[in-house]
Amino acid sequence: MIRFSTAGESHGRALIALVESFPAGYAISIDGIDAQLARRQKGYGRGARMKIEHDRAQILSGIRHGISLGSPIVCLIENRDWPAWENTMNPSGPSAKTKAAAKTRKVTAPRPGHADLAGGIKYHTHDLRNVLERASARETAARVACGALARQFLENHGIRIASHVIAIGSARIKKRAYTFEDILKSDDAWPVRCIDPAISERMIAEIDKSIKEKDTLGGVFEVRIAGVPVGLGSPAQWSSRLDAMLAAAMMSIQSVKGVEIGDGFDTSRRRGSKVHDRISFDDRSASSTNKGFHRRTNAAGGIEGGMSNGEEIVIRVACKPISTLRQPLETVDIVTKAKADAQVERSDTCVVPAAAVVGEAMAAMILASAFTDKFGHDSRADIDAAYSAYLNREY
Ligand code: EPS
Repeated sequence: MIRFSTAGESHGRALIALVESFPAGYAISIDGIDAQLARRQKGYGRGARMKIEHDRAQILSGIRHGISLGSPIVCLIENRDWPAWENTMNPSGPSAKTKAAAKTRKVTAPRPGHADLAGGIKYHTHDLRNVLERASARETAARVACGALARQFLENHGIRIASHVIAIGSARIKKRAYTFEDILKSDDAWPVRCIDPAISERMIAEIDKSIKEKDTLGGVFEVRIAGVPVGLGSPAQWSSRLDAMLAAAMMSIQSVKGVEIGDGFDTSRRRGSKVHDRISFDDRSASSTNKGFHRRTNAAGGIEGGMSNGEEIVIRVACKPISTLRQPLETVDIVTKAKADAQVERSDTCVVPAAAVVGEAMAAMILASAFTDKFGHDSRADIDAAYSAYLNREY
């Protein structure tokens, strides 16, 4: 399987993405990685930091002359804000001169809803910055770099990924009225990445109100994956089920509190006869990925028994409002144990449009990993041969 991990603090020198077992022989466009990084930085409701950062991927290993080598790929993304934080975050400690200036930005008032308090106790630190720097969603830039590699791999095999925002606060679009192509076409033109212009206006108005009231807003985004062949993932073990892997990947995104596949929670309110997608067979329209077996509906969201079933994969993800409020909530100082106002850090008001791009990246990594589990991960030539044999098999 393709594995990936990230390193780096929000205000450290840089972020690092490490991708292992990425197959050899795939053309990789660095511009393509940068384009994904830029998509994540957009979205109405981001804070001042996004004006400072212009994320760019520097490949340190694993790619030569634009082709993947099969060796570990390391990608570095600089934090342009580093000079302003060097004294605070310097691995060797602040210089004597800056010590006097005491630019340590120590944090002792944990934000309700944040990693601050649980992390402070767990790691036994009295400066919550030691926890919040890594818990920060800045880390998602590195995930998007990993996802961009996976996405380029998948596109070679006809698998495409798109996302859109379906709710911010109380503004919500009507359920699933849009096709994959609709979403893909207009994608980044929307300020909140919502396909319905009238609802977009309401979302923007809610964000503006929230900014004014020094509050934050959550919402829901949807990720769709098209062109997936039948049979990725496996029911043989709990950990190899495709829906389980996708749900875990989405839940790992900062601020995410809920995930559903297909009609998810709604299916629990309907009878079986009103839920399950009838199967038909139409040889004339047989596409190689579904072998001619169709579903008229897609309540299952493209996954049955932990395996892709050839239909579009549909994942909806709920984000809580982020926990850094400019109007601080009541908390307790970890040193004095006295009542206090929570730490106010520079932050965003709404991250749902950006989180959708991160959701696409996580989906891309899981799909690429499941694809290589089935079709191999050494070289493009071997994968092409295995995939083509599978598609051309009669059943
Ligand atoms: C974040 C707080 C803000 C966000 C940051 C995530 O950063 P800062 O504290 O420097 O203003 O802008 O997100 C990013 C930097 C990013 O690239 O997404 C947090 O506390 O999670």
